[in-house]
Parts: sequence; C-alpha cells; structure tokens
Amino acid sequence: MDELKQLSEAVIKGNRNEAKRLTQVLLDSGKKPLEIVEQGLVPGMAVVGEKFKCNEFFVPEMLIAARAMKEAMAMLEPLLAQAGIKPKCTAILGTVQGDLHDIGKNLVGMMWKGANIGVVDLGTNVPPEKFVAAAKENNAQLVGLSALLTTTIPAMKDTIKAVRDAGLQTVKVIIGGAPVTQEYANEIGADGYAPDAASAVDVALKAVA
Ligand code: B1M
Repeated sequence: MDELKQLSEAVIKGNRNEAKRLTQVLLDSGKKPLEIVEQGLVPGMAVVGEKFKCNEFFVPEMLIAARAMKEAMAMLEPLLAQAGIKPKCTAILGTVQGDLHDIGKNLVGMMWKGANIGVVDLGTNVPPEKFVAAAKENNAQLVGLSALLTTTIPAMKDTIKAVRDAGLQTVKVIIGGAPVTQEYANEIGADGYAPDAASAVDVALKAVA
C-alpha cells in the first residue's frame, strides 16, 4: 500500500501518531501539501463519514478520526497558506444563542475542514448579530447553525432573518442538530439541512455549487 493510502487508513483508524508520521514522510519525499490533503486525508475522512452514515462508526470513532486528521492538517496548513492554496469556500459555524452544546457542531466543523471548506468557528451561544458580523468580515458563502434544545431552535429562525435583513442574500444557511428536521428547515427558509456531520459536507457543497 502506498503512503497516501496508508495515511487514509491512519485517519480511518484514528491513529494520530501514524497520520502525523506519514504526513512528514510524504512531505520529505516531495509530495505537495495539497496532494497529501486531497489524496490522503480527505479520502480517509470521506470513508469515516460513510461509515458514520451507515452506523458502522459512532461518535467516538468519528472524534478520534477527526483528531488524527486535524493534527496532520495542522502540519500542512502553514505550507498550504504559503503556497496560496485557498479553501473551496468559507463557512461561519456556531451553536445558536442560548445553546451550549457543541459536540455535534465541532464534528461538522471537522468534516467541513476535511472537505477543504474554510471554517470560522464562533463557538456556542452565538447571537444572530455575531453570525452576521462574521459572515461580512470573512466574506463567507456559508453560515452553519447548530442547536440541540427545542427551546433554542427558534434562534435559528432569528439568525436566518438577521442574515437576510443584513442583505447577505447569497450567503447560504445550513442547519442541523438533534431536534432539527427538514420540515423545520423548510419552514424557516434555511438553504439546507443535514441530519449528521457527514451529510453536512454534501449539503454545504451542494448549497455553494
Ligand atoms: Co444537554 N440536553 N443540556 N448537555 N445533552 C440534551 C440535548 C437532551 C436531549 C438531554 C435529555 O434531556 N434527554 C436535552 C434537550 C431536551 C430538549 O430540548 N428536547 C438536554 C438538556 C435539557 C440540557 C440542559 C437544559 C440541562 C440542564 O441544565 N437542565 C442543559 C442546557 C445548557 C444549554 O445549552 N444552555 C444541557 C447541558 C448539557 C451539557 C453541558 C452537560 C452537555 C453539553 C456538552 C457539550 O456539548 N460540550 C450536554 C450533553 C452532552 C447532552 C447530550 C447527552 C448529548 C448531546 C451530544 O453531544 N450528542 C444530549 C442527550 C442525547 O443526545 N443523548 C443532551 C452527540 C452529538 C454528536 O450529536 O449534537 O445531535 P448532535 O450532532 C449531530 C447531528 O445532530 C448533526 O451532526 C452531529 C453529528 O452527526 N448536527 C449538525 C449537529 N449540528 C449540526 C449542524 C449542521 C449539520 C448537522 O449544519 C450546520
């Protein structure tokens, strides 16, 4: 198996030391950082996403895979920046106002980064105006909203309204979280809904295509 495939395997297994070692081996052998991302890390994370979708992997496996990916990415990011490699698009991500749950949101962020979507993570309990300011400041194409409480999902509606009222008509808003449904997304005018972090990649890329 070549080293790029081994790197994908290391991500799938969540073996962060092996992922970092192989990233260094590939860099030393002259592989370009973008090739390492696109042919090693991203395919690994894509497999993790598929396994998660079909219940072969659960949250712990996904978290350790994402951590392996993140640590390898940390070695590559400065090199990608030096080479002027830009992410496919920029997303502002956060858990809506009143809500402190962030495990699912963080998974979405990791999957998005794994798909070369730039992520500005605003954290939890984020008021609508903060999403708007960050979207403007970062010239974002996407806003991702997460909510875990039935009492906080109305904040998604308020945030979408704030984004539209700010004139950010081309910014696509993707929503998700355990109590959120496609019906609710339709009702509040979201541009996309994803039931899990792996699907959030497809939904985001489709929204900005
Ligand atoms: Co809270 N909590 N919690 N909690 N908590 C729930 C959500 C709850 C269902 C538990 C219960 O009662 N059975 C309940 C909500 C009930 C309801 O609203 N119907 C609840 C409650 C009531 C509360 C408090 C009010 C408890 C209290 O203080 N009385 C309080 C609220 C605090 C606040 O937010 N203001 C509270 C606090 C907490 C902790 C701080 C202790 C902790 C959060 C720690 C943290 O996140 N850092 C916590 C936890 C851990 C949970 C449970 C146990 C687990 C949630 C979780 O992380 N799931 C949860 C019960 C449960 O689910 N079994 C519960 C794993 C995570 C990967 O899933 O976030 O759904 P999830 O994300 C998925 C998808 O939904 C999707 O992708 C992810 C991966 O597939 N997704 C997106 C998520 N965001 C997305 C965004 C997208 C797309 C997809 O696009 C942008």
